[in-house]
Amino acid sequence: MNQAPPTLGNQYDDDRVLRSHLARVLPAGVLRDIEESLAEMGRLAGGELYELQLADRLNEPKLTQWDAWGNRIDKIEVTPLWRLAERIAAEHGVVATAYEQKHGSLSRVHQCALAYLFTPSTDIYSCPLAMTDGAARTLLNSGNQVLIDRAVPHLITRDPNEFWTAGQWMTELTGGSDVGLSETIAKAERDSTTFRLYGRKWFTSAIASQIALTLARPEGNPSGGRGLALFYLETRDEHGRPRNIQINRLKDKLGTRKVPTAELTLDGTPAQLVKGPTDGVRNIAPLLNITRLWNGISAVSLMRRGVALSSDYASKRVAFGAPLSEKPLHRDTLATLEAEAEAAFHLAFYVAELTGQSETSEIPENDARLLRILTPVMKLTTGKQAVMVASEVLETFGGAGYVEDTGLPVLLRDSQVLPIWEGTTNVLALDTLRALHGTETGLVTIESAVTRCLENVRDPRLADAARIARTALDHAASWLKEAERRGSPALEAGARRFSLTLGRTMELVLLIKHAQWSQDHEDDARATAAARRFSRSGVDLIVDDDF
Ligand code: MFK
Repeated sequence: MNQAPPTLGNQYDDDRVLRSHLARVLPAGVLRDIEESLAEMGRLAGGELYELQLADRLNEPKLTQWDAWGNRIDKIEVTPLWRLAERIAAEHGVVATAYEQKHGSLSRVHQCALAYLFTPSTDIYSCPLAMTDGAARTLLNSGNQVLIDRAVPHLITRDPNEFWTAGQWMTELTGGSDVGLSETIAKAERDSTTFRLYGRKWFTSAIASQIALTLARPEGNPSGGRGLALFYLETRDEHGRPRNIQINRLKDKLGTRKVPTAELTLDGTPAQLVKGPTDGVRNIAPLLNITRLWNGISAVSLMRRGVALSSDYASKRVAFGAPLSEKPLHRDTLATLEAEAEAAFHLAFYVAELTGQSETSEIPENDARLLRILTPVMKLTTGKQAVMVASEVLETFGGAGYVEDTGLPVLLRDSQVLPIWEGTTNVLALDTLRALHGTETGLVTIESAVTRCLENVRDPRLADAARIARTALDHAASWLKEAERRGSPALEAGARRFSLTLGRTMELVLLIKHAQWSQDHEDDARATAAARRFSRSGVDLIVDDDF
């Protein structure tokens, strides 16, 4: 007996959660206007991109360091799917949509919906796109008109021939998460507007990009993050030769194997200051926040892909006399994964909505604060969920989920990067405390967001879930107060449990809010069932005896 493989349909048409969310947050005219672009991306993602992804499974990027005549060339060849993904990303505006601002702040939601559909079928090509988006935002925020004019049009174009991607070269041997320890030195040229960079970058993703934003310490600057400066550089000259950059090797990674991630030596690489000779960490923060948003969107998109494949397979695979989809325990397992993915979806897209508002200066101060807090909270919460969901999805396939040429194991390997890069769970938990602490009203901001989500919820079936969310938040508030009273070690030790509780609470209330709307406007109780289930899946993770 042969088993039927899982198949995918149009990934937009088939996605109740995405469609229902967009129907709530977008005015009808905006949704009408963008729906064709989403349906087209959904068709590609469920069709030719997915087929090529399966066929292209064994290809990996190649580094050629020398040509036949002894010249150092450090050429990177990416996979066929990556080449196609670059063209499709440009033509479909997977970055550009956010900057064209056709629908004001809601353009960010449109763009994230495109990225969400595009990501699971394109072998983490979302990595260079995330950094490209982050670089465009950072350059625009910097006010450096020369660099804006030079680079931004390439980063946000829809013309594949003009499209550039950007790298984000931060990690060094000494300074992984602790970027302030970076050792790369910047020496000023005579004209003092150009610098030359000397140092080693240890983990640089998507090295095939045309430009990079990187951190280096101008000679004479003090140690730490404030002594670093943010630099812009172009990776290759007009002949395609690296500009005093040696690519030492590509990393041999657990997952994201299609992403060419390199160790580099910068040996006099020309670079320009983006915004002043100090405060590099602060100045690169807009890039971090955009890539963290992409990380969350990628997390929910990979969860969605796993659940879509598993649900399809469950309707085909017959075991013990019936399709898996008719087995109560299998259905229960799938429903739990769906609820997890659905809750995560609402938080990631809420952060997208707030990000869009912050980019069009429509954002009230309270929401700007909320965005600063929720960005790390969302990134760390969804990253953990993606790994858990991918692992469970593989298990729902039995042994097939463990076999490479089903195309399934890569889901787990690729998801595992999401809690690691762009700030680990612990680093982002500490960032959450920093974001809350910097504003006296930090937790009040979250409390008022929770209240807003729950204010129109009337269905008694949602009452228990709302109570669980409120109780979790009260617990988080009392824990924070006590931890602050006890001081730094207690606060730090509990930071992960605290941040995950905030993340899961926000996910729950956003899901409850949506569930009420979906009942009222779509006569659909599926989100209500998901909210009830999610509320019983561990929202409050705080333990009091960690003091
Ligand atoms: C698929 C989708 C995603 C794909 C992207 C994949 C690409 C992967 C490439 C990478 O992984 S690149 C490496 C990414 N590395 C990190 O994300 C570093 C993680 N570490 C941190 O985030 C640390 O918290 C941090 C480096 C920021 C700590 O450094 P410091 O020197 O101790 O910074 P400090 O003093 O806390 O902050 C300096 C300033 O920046 C402060 O402002 P002020 O100067 O005004 O006081 C901070 O408030 C501000 N800041 C820091 N993080 C911020 C921020 N502001 C806004 N947003 C933030 N997130």
